[in-house]
Amino acid sequence: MLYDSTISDIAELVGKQQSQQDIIITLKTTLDVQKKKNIEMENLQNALKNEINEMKRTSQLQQDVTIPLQSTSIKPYSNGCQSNGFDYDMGTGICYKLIEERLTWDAAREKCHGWNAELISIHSQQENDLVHSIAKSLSFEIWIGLNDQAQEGSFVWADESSVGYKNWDSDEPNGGRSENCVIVWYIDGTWWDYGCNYKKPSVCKL
Ligand SMILES: [Ca+2]
Repeated sequence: MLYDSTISDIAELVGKQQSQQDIIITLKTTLDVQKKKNIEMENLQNALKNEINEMKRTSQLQQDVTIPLQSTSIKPYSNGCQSNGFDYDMGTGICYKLIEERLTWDAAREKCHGWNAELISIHSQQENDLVHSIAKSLSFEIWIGLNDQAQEGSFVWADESSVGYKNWDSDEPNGGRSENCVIVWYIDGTWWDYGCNYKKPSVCKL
C-alpha cells in the first residue's frame, strides 16, 4: 500500500514537472512571437516617421513656391518698383525709372533690359504727361520705346504692346530712314522721330 502510494506520488510529480515544462515552452514561444511583433512595430514606426518627414519637407517646398506667387499676383508692380530704384506712378499705375545718363536708343534699351524692363511705351495722355514732366524737369528730350527700325514707317513699341495713343508733333514723323527712334519733346510733350545714335536720357517701364 505504501509502495503503491509512493509510485503514484512519483507519477504525479513527473506529470506536474512535464506540464510545467510544457508551460515554459509555451511561454518561450509566446515571448518569441511578442519579440517579433515588437520588431515589426518598430519598423512600422520608422516607416511612418520617414513618411511624416517627407510630407513635412514637401509641404515646406510647396510653401516656398506658393508664397512668392501669391504676393506677385496681389501686387503686380510693388516688388519690381521696390527693386532697382523704380518708382510707382499712382496716376497711371505704371512702374518706371529715369535713366539720366545720355545714351543711344539701343544702349538705353539694353540698360532697361538689365532691370527686366523695357524702354517706356505710352498708351494714354496721363502716361505721356508723366514722361513730359520728366523731360521738362531735365530740359531735355527723352527716348521712348517707339521706333521703326525693323520696317520704315511702321512704328512699334519696344515692349511689343500695340500702338494706340499717339502724340506726334504736327509735321512728324518726317525723318525717313535716317530717323527711326522717337523722343518726347520737353517743351510740349509731342513726339519726334530722331536719329537713333544721338545720346539722350530715357525712361524704362516694368
Ligand atoms: Ca524712320
